Amino acid sequence: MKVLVLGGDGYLGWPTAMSFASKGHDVVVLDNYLRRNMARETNSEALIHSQNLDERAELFFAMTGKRIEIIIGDCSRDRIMLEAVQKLTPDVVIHYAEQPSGPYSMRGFDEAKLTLDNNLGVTFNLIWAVIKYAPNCHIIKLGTMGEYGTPNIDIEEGWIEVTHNGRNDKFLYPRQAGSLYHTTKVLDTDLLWFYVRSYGIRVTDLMQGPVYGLSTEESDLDDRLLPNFHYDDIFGTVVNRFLVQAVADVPLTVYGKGGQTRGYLNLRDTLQCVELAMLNPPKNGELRIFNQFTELFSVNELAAKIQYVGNTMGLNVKIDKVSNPRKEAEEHYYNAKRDGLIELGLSPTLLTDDVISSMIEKVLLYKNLINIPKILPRVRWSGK
Ligand code: USQ
Repeated sequence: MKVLVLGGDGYLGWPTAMSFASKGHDVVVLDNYLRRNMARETNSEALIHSQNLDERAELFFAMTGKRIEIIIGDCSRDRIMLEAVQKLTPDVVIHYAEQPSGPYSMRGFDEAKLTLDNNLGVTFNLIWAVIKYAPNCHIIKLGTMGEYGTPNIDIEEGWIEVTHNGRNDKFLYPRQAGSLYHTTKVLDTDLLWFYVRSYGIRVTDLMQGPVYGLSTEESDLDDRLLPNFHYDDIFGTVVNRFLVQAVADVPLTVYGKGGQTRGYLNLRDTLQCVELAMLNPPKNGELRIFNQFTELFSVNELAAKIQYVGNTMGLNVKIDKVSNPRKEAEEHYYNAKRDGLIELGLSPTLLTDDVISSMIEKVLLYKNLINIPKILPRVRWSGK
């Protein structure tokens, strides 16, 4: 297939590009290094330096004989997106080109505006590029489980049947996100759903939970192919942060009471899920939604797991309950469905002790690059 990966420099985008190229697809990456620049501006650079995309694509070609075409450009500029889709007429576009951090989006006006403009703008441009130049193209959009929030009822996969005054209908599941970033994902879903209904495009929306890990088939070939691995409070997801904290001898930063429960998945499973969605496309005029995670954990459970494995490896891992910088429920009901991707064949990679220890071993190799001031929370939802 001809696959266009928007945001192909990112934590998920680069491993996706390599994985699909390895499997024989024609892969083009479009990215403007937005996340790298935001990381630099907020003193939140990843643990391991990543070469630029051209250099990484060259190295990947030298190691595998597979090519990844790189286009440096800003998908939020309509001309760039329209030209790319017109020229490539992709079968599939994987849309990762969003500002991905809740904390970044809550930092202040400028960051909130960038998040809103970029995330909605890219989605809108992509929709129009597909309508005009590739109407059968399958858009795979990375959404987030955070769109649903933490409702006191079971979370369905995207849709819910409602009976009201004796009549039934099916609607998008109610969403109430906990940061502006997560709210832009809600708005994206609505935008896509509108254009699915009115123009008949086909879309898969993947409601993904927090991802962890740095090992994939391709990144294991050479550390210079590793995804950008963040451990800072702004771009680092909680498991990756805890791994680095365990290695750096910093107590694991459980925010608040630590009962916050989310659906987690290994980076390797993100690749599986996106591929399964790609190989099993929806029909034109369909918005298909999958909940993309493999296991539910509270933050306390994650901290305890990482502490246990770290200590068996000779580390001295402590846990600290720090004041929660976010506004979120710290003890709540959480029961989310996740049948769709399993039915398509997802075979989960679970967060076992072996998986945790292999991630800790990798981080230990880069221990001297850990910058401790990046670890403690610097962004509060209150704005103070
Ligand atoms: N948390 C801690 N301590 C930390 C960091 C986080 O207790 O040091 C807690 C948070 O308060 C939250 C949970 O861990 O309750 C998850 O936080 P996270 O930073 O790993 O995840 P989140 O901000 O929700 O965002 C991440 C990605 C985002 C993706 C989302 C999926 O950055 O791109 O959309 O995971 S989900 O969480 O399901 O919405």
